[in-house]
Amino acid sequence: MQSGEPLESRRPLAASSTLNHRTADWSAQGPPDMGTSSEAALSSGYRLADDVRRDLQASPKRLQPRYLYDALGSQLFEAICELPEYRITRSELHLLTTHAAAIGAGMSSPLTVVELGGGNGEKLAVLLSGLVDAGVDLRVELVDVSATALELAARTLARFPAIRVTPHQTTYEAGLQDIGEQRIAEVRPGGMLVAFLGSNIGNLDPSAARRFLTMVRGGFRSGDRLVLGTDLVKPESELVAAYDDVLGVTAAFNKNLLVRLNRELGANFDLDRFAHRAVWNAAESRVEMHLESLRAQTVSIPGADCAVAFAAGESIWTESSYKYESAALVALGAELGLARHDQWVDEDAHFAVTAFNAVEGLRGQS
Ligand code: AVJ
Repeated sequence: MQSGEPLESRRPLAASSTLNHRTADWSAQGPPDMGTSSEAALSSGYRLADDVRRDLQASPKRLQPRYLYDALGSQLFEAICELPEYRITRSELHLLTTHAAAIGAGMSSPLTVVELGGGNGEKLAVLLSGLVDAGVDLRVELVDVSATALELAARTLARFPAIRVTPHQTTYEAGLQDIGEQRIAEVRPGGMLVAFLGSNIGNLDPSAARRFLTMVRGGFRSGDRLVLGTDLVKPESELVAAYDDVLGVTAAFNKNLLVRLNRELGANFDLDRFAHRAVWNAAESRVEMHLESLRAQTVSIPGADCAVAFAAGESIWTESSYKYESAALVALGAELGLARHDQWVDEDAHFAVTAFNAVEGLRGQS
């Protein structure tokens, strides 16, 4: 949402009560904290406090979406994926199941499949089984800063005993670089298919999305491919419903951020004095989540060494989910050296899976 936002976005982590999701900084300061796990508690506490102090004193007030994913937040995200109003996960699984062979079509074997920040590995598994059925010889590289996510994904992929799976616990950029170097060192033949799914690109603002695509393109050889899952612009009522569901699960997901600050920083947010808001910002093509203060109030946050005054109606901006037009996505890729291989659109849910080929001789620009 803002400049300086982490490039890697949040993602679901299924069924983990201990760790949550991962993020990594574009500035590649190394793997950041993983939230509330005990292993990361000390260093992440300082990081959280600094971020909270800075971002709640900024104007407008905001909090980074990465902090939504503590243990409960990760579980709530899993619940969001089951909501009738939130169609991204089901739609993408359906497209991947139906078009797996086409997604890998024409790529040279053996195929190195790289998933960036894939969470529990379920979507990758769907893609892989389609490729296995199509007779493709595969190996898999998983890139994630979260050890827990890598373990979960490795467990999911154990159902493919013939596929060698290599985890890379690092940032997207460093992971792609390692994999590129290994391909050279091993003189590994075949193509590389990079998967970035779940509309996680939606959490990147347009300039960060460009930097991300340029970075991926920079690690490609001619013939390599990117498969991108992207939620599309659709009627406002559907967009808002997906982020403000009737059961209130997304509201709980958003307000859990305040629960987290109360627990981890000793803050005294009164949850009844804040309301979840989901707003479609058409000019920016994004759904914004906010926590709106229902009255004038001051909240103290001892762990971040500050007190924050809210006016009635003032909000904390907690997340942006950018929505794309399918054609604009293809145009963006083309501009950055990624030519449309194919695109599959779920016209009902308005979700796209797009496969891009690295264009020979054209490098992404920065
Ligand atoms: C996991 C970032 C893709 O933006 O749709 C779901 C997170 N936030 N409901 C999204 C989310 C509120 C989700 N992403």
